[in-house]
Amino acid sequence: MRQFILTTCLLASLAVRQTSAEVNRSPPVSNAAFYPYGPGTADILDSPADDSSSGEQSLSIAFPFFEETYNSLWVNTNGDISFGGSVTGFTPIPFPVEDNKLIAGYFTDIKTSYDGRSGYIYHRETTDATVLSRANTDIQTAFPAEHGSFVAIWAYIATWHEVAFFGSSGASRNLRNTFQLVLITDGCKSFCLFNYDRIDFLQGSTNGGDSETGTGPNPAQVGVNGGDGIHYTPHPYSTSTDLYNLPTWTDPAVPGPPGRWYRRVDRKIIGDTPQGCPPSYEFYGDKCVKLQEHPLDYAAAISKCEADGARLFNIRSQADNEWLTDQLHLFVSGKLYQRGFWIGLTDEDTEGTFVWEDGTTLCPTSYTNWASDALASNDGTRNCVYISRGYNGKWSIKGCDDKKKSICVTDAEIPTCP
Ligand SMILES: [Ca+2]
Ligand SMILES: [Ca+2]
Repeated sequence: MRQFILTTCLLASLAVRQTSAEVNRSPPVSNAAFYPYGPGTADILDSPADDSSSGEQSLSIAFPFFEETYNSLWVNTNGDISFGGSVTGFTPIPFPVEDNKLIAGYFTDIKTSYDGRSGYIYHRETTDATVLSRANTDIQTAFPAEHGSFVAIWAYIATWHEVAFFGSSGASRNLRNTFQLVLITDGCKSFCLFNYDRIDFLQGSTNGGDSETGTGPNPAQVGVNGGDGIHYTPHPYSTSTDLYNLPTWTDPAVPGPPGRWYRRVDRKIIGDTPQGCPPSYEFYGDKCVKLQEHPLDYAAAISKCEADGARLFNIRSQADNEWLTDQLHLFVSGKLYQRGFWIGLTDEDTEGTFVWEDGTTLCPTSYTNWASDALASNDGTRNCVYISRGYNGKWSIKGCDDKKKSICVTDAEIPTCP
């Protein structure tokens, strides 16, 4: 019987595996983000399935996840890797979810057993020198300051190749998604690469989905769920129609190929816990944030953050803007949000030249999200920039003496691995 909630099964699945030679398949994608998979590799190919898993996969190197280490993992049909048990539910209940410790590459109702087979789920652990060398380059390039000397000792590559969605039929059976999770560790720190090549559907036909279009009110979840009901990290596009853009998305803050997202996963990355954030701050993503509800002028808002060792939230990317806009939704309700929040950008010193609070200048190529009339009405009396959720996260300019809410932010510090 199909389950209607996300559940963990502690028993290993008895899924029977086929070797690579047993079925015909389209070739692996040619995509710079993807690690080698499928025919020609040592990949396990899971049997066609719905709401099932690979069964428990023993690991030769323990994988650090969420401040614990795991000697096994499960690769699940519905687009995720889990620890401590399989996850066979098909409803992407919004994170944070208790009991399920998982990394969701594209968690929705996937089915690979239509017409004998409708998609391929491959996976393997590896200590192959070529793979590890590539992993080193990827992590070192992505995080040169923090992890520039990272040395991988192990990786796990799981690929959902051209998988179909549950409830698809006829033409919609041709809507296929191809994505890959790559787990990498040096034995202490660990990372996951999320790679996307093709996203044709947003969700399965369960949870209100449309069996003809693969769309619906509950698009797939992408991200990391710690499993304590508190800590999680969603991709900025998770549960939105932006999921279609995953194959071309690049993280503006992290160098890497299009279609890839990086997350460090050994630490407690999010949530409301005493360590890691200053008092009265909450975890959001790998940041600590605090809403300053009391409206303050621009200088006072900055001073208030600085008193906590924090700064105004600066927006450097579309992902930042989307993240912040979402947070405003969580923080405030009713009409309060329409008053706007200072974002730490001003042209107070030189009219028309905008500078972030940390001293960096807004360049012509920098990400911006100006309201259509913002720059045209900019003058010497309007020098400080705010974002308003009531205006879809657009930026506007006001006098710096105006009083607005603000959000202080600081990086979370969680001592686990260096
Ligand atoms: Ca399914
Ligand atoms: Ca101005």
